Amino acid sequence: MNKLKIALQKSGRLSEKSINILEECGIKFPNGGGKLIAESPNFPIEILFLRDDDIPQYVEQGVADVGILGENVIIESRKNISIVEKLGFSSCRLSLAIPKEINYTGISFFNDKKIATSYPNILSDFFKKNNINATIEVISGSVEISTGIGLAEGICDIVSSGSTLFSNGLKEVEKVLTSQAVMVSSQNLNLDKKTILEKLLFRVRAVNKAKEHKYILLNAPNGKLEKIIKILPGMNSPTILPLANEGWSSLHSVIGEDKFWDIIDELKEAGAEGILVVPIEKMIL
Ligand code: PRT
Ligand code: ZN
Repeated sequence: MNKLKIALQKSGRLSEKSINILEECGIKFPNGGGKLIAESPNFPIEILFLRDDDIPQYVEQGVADVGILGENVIIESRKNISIVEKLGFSSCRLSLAIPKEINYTGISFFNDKKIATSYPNILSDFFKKNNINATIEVISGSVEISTGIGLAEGICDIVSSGSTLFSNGLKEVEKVLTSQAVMVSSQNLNLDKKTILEKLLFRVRAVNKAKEHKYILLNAPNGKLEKIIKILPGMNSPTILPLANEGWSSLHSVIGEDKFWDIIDELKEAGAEGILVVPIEKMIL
């Protein structure tokens, strides 16, 4: 049987999380040794460790079948590959920034300005869409220092916390793109490889769904159950079990991580007691 070749970033911000997600999917592979190729002993997959910028081309050419990398790199590459799953980690944005003492007058500020970036394709599309006529200065790293050394009047770079911009005396003025790690696939997978990818995606979705939810257990007097159930947007109707203490029940359900604290407050007000919240490891719907 064919193996699915998956390209991961060799070393960088995505490496550890990419490996973690495969491990959470129960896929083992030998670690260490600085190897560039690793085979899993328990899943038909082969891992290629590459620089993230090379992954789009390798996937387009079919050297790798799938890959994990940031959307920013995929869009910049303009390669013909498909995003098959958003993975929810390494979120960031690509933004335009200018020296903080300069007055920003809106996007037309960038007309006739020189902007340094490692993302010339994305930036030129953005300027075209907004009818801006600017010069793009392509540099491959340390973009944040470009204005300080007189190379450019603004920059377009990846921002996460914003502290790099801040410490270089810059302010973020326009968001060009938001990005997160995604799984990409070649357009021409054979049937065997498609089947393996489906199996992998099934596991990845179960792992990520679980991260977005919590299992909640609580006790309540029977008279208050109806009100409490209305607060809980569970997957199905909640499980209700009688407690040894007459007139009381234990209620189990699943809630979304994003609504978690609001729901807890409402539950307490509605009379819930002994609330336990537990992480879910896998969630298969
Ligand atoms: O060696 P290789 O080419 O494989 O790696 P790389 O150096 O090109 O990429 P790497 O490992 O730095 O980043 C990989 C991916 O992580 C990026 O393509 C993004 O999709 C994503 N990501 C998430 C980030 C950041 N957050 C991030 N903060 N990539 C880069 N940064 C840098 C940014 O360039 C800037 O210098 O961090 C600085 C800004 O961070 P804050 O927190 O100070 O705003
Ligand atoms: Zn890179």
